[in-house]
Amino acid sequence: MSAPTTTRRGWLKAASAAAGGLWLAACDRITANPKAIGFLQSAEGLTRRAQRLVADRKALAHEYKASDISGDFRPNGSIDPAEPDYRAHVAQGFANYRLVVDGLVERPLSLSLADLRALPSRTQITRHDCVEGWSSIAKWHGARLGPLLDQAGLKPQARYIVFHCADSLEPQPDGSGQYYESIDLIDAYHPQTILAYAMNDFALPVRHGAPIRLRVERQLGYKQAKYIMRVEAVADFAHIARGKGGFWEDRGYEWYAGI
Ligand SMILES: Nc1nc2c(c(=O)[nH]1)N[C@H]1C(S)=C(S)[C@@H](COP(=O)(O)O)O[C@H]1N2
Ligand SMILES: [Mo]
Repeated sequence: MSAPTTTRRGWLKAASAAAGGLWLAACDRITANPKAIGFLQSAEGLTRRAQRLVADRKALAHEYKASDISGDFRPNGSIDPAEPDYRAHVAQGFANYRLVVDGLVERPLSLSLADLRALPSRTQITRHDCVEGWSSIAKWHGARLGPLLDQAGLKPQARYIVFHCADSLEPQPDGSGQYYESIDLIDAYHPQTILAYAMNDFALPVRHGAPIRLRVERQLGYKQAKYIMRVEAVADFAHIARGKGGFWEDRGYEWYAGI
C-alpha cells in the first residue's frame, strides 16, 4: 500500500490491489509461508466484504402491490412553499418551469417538464420511511436519474449529485436555509432513483413536491428532496450551505440514511 489514502473506499481499493499483487508475486511460495496465507486470507476477506457492501447498495428496495398504496400519504416538511418564484410557477401551472442540470457536466441542460417526460422513466410502488417514525406507500413515476446524467455527461471529477430545492424550511437573514440534498453516484445510477413527476397516477401535487421530487428508495424520507429546481454534479459538497450535504444533515442528521 503505497499512496496514503484517507477515504475508506480508497483504503479498501489499496488493500485489494496489494492483495492481488501479493497473490501474483507469492503464489508459488505460498505453501512455504503460513503467515502469508493468513494475511492474504484476511485481505481477501476484506475485499469480499467491500464488494458485498457495494452489491447491497445496488439491491432494489421492496416494491409493493397497488392494493398496498396508502390512502392518506402524509405530507411533511414544506408542503406549500411561499417563495415568490415558486408561487409564480404554481400560478403558471409549471409551464415555464425548467430543471437546470449543471456543475461538473459536459453539457449543462435546461429541461421543461415535457423534456423530462420524454426521458427514460420508471414506475414503482415503494414505502417512504420518515425518521420521525411514520411510513406511507405510494406509486411513483418519473425520469430515471442515471440516463438524465448521461445526457448531460458527468465529468470524471463528479462524485456527488446535489439537488437544490425551491423552498426555505428555515429562512435565514442571508437568504440561506434553502432545502437541499445530495447522493453519491451509486445511488444516482440506482435503477429506482427517479425524478418523480407523478404520484399515484396523477401529476405530483404541490404538497408532495411539484413539479418534481427525488425518489432514492434505499434511504429515509429526508433524502427525498421535493421542489427540485437544479441538479448539480460536484466533486465535494463542503462548500454548500453548512457543508454536510443536506438541509437536515447540516442540523445533525446522517448523510447516508440507509434503510
Ligand atoms: N424541498 C423539501 N424536500 C423535502 C422536505 C422539505 O421540507 N423540503 N422534507 C423531507 C422530509 S423530512 C420528508 S419525510 C419528505 C416528506 O415527503 P412528503 O411530503 O411527500 O411526505 O420530504 C423530504 N423532502
Ligand atoms: Mo422526514
